[in-house]
This record gives sequence, structure tokens and C-alpha cells, in this order.
Amino acid sequence: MNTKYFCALVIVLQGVAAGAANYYVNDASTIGDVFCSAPGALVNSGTTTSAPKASLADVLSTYALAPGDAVFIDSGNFTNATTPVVGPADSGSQIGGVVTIQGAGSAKTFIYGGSGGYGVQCMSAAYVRLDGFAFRGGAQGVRVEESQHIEVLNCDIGSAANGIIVSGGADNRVQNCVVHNNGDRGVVASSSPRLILTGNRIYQHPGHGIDLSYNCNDTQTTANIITNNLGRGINLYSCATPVLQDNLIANNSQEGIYQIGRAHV
Ligand SMILES: [Ca+2]
Repeated sequence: MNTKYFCALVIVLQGVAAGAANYYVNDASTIGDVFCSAPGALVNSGTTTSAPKASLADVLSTYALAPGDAVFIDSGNFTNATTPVVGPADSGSQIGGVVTIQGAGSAKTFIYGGSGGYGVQCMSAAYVRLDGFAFRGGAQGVRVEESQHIEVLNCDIGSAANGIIVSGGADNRVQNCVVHNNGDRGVVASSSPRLILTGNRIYQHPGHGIDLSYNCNDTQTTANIITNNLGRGINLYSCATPVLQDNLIANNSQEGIYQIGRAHV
């Protein structure tokens, strides 16, 4: 084997080893589907568009997701029997890329949290992107806990007890989401520095639209529209050096922006 051929072979093999995997999930209907050609089923492998799994939780319990992998969840209604938990074994990486969990769009892929559960939970995870879902019901639409570099993008989150909760971790992002009509608050974070909240619409909550507390330091809250909440538009408690820019905050029953304790805008 000459050196040139050997090098080419090594490159090809490395390419295969690093190849990202795609997984597929569908409900019982194929009407309006964009990813899959068959209904989802527990017995399916979930590795092809013609054999999708029936739930994200089943993909997560069957496979360990690797950096660059993607799970495509098609149009339909998915009611969680248990909360799908994305953990450290299903994480992406800075070098290998994010793990993407991709819906068909926030008007097409509906995930219903079970009673007391969450639509999706990231627990001690890193570099995971949730993109294009509607989350309905449950204790929280999305829960991000002790996780880093989680992105929640283009989601519609409503009818949960709280919309999105970020607890601990760092460097997470909520972008271009609509968070509305949840039972308490819209976006809640604590002890999670460098959180970025941008381009979201947050409205009609009995509590605060955005509630950041306890060392949510260096957060960037920009270009959000925060209206018609019965609490404050943005509540900041004991968070250092937050950046607030270009937000439209109107028609909230309490203060538009309220800071207390070590906050310096
Ligand atoms: Ca479907």
C-alpha cells in the first residue's frame, strides 16, 4: 500500500467514524409530515425516515446521541408518557458540534408534557439545540438544568405551569420563541450566568414575563417583546451586570423592569 493511498484510507475511515447519525420520530399520522414516510412505532429502529420511533424518550433510551447527531420529530401530537431527558450521554461538544433535536416547526410538532413533567428536560447536558416545537402543558414546557450551551430556538411554549426554566449551568440561549399563557411566569432563570434571551415574544402570564435571579450574571436580554403580564415585564433579583437592550416592554401590570440587589445595568 503506497503512502498516498494509506493516507486517503485513513481520512475516509475517520470520516465514517465521525459521521453524524440522524434519528426520526413520528406520531401515528403521516398527514402534513415533512421528515418521515411512515407512522412512528416502538418496534421501529428510528434510524430511517421509513421506520421512525414513536417518541423522543424512546430514541434517548435506545441510543446515546453524539456530537453532530440530529433527531427529527415530525408533524403531529406527542404526549409524553415520561419526560424526555437529554443528559450528558446525549450531549454535543464545541468541536464535534451540537446535538440537534429538530421539530417540523412550532405550528406542526406539538409536545404535551405529562402531569408534573416537562416537555423536554436537559439535565447536565451540553451543546444541545431544541428547534421548532410547540410545547404544551406540564410543569414546565422546557427545563434546562445544570447544563451548558443549550439553545431553545423557534419554539412556542404555552399552557405549562411555567414556560421555560433555566436552573444552574451557563451560556444557554432562548431565541425567537413565543412564550405565552403559562400558569405562572414566562422565562425563569436562576444561577445561570451568560444566559442570552433574544428575539422572543413573552405575554399573558399571571406572574413576571422574564424572571432572573441569584447570580444570573452577565445575561443579555435583547430585542424581546414583553407585554400583558400581570407581574413585571423583567424582574432582576441579585444579578450582576445584566445587559438590557432594544426590548419592547408594555402593558404589564407591575413595573416594566425591576431590579433589586447587586444589579448594575
Ligand atoms: Ca405525523
